[in-house]
Amino acid sequence: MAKLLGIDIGTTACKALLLDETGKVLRSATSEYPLHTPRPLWSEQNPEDWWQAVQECLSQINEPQPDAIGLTGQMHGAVFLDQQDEPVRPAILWNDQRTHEECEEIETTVGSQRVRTITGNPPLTGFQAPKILWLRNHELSRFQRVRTVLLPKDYIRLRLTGERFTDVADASGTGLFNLRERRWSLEMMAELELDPDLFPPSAESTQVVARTREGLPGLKAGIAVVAGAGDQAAAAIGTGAISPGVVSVSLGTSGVVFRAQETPRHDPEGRLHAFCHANGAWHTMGVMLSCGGAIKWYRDAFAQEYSYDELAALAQTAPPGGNGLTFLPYLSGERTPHNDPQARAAFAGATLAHGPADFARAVFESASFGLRDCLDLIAREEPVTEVRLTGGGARSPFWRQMLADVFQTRCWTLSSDEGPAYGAALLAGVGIGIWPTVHEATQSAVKLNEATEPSGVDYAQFISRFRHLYRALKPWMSDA
Ligand code: XUL
Repeated sequence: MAKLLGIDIGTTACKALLLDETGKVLRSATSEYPLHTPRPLWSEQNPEDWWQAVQECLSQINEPQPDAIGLTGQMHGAVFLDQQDEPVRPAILWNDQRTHEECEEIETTVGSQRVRTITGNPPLTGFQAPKILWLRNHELSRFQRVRTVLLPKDYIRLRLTGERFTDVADASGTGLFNLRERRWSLEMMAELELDPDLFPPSAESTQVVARTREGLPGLKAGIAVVAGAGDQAAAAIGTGAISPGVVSVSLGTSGVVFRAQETPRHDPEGRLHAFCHANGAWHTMGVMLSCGGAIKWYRDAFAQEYSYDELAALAQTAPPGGNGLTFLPYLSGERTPHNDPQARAAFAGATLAHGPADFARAVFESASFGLRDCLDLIAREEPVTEVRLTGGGARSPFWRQMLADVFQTRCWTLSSDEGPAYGAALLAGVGIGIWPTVHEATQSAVKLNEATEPSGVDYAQFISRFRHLYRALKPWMSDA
């Protein structure tokens, strides 16, 4: 039986999974690394920490000769490498908000409408392109040393194989990729005066683009490595979201509502992203920057002694609506639906009567209401009849029930809910011919597990209170 290895460079940890060719998980490993916030709304990681974590995972997996490897990871980040492939500074991540002015520079230089027509999206602060301009505008001597810019998982590919490559799904999130033609936009690079040689060639996600190099600890040389995909496209492969009828919701640091598309179509208002999918087609998605991340932040800041299950149990003791307490989860600005890097988090409505359970519940509800904002936009084209949940948060029965009620929609879990690493391993399997297509890989490996039905709890008034609070606080946020 063939063995497939999926490696995910997440925001909090690296995760590796070994599957057999039926899609069964044989082994899994995780290794965490820190996230640095040197200034408010900055978000950075050290690429060497990713590589150390990959090596730790490989030694836990202890399989020196898998048949193929699929890579995935947090999207949009910029790893700036010099002539010797050494990072010139820490990587700037997807949830970093320092590039507001550079997004305006792209709008002005390329033209607001043209950027959207070429890339399918407005230039957003989290995307890679404005980060490169930021480096040029603010750290010129470092910029002058840069010879290659890579996305996070592609840096790990370089360490594993010595080769520079990316895939069309992750490349779509740079803000420099032609959505319809599935290629780099050389015209945008020329207009922004960016050397095309900075960027790696792109390939479809299932294509074998490189082989592992000699001398790796824990892996033999010559193993096929497919192009892979950004974490959201890979997670969607793992949930079977490859046709518009299946909508998946990913509950990680970010929160994502994802729907595959057969043709490239973009949201004229830019609230939903439009990217290439890993199955040769396209997808749309709404992205919350702090979803599970808001719950983690709350726990780390106010409830360190609680496990996530204990925090959920505490929140469950408060009634829906948290006795009038509302939280906005915009801890790192927000993309969908506001595209507002200046958005901030806030608790509102607190009284002497509120206690820890109300606060905890308000945070879970805010993450759910933000996802509902994304879902409503996704449902504009075609109604959503059920969703598939993935990511760490999908393991919480309390949160699953809240989501089924907030969405007013049946929510499924999956039998192998291992997130993006699982989808990446399936892409590797397609790459070496275990399955002829991504469709057949998902047909054979993705199985629904448990359904959660709406219980009759009505969140409508709490959702409108949540939406109203953002509108009311927006002028204050812009001044803050
Ligand atoms: C998607 C996004 C995040 C990151 C981190 O657009 O920014 O989901 O990929 O997971």
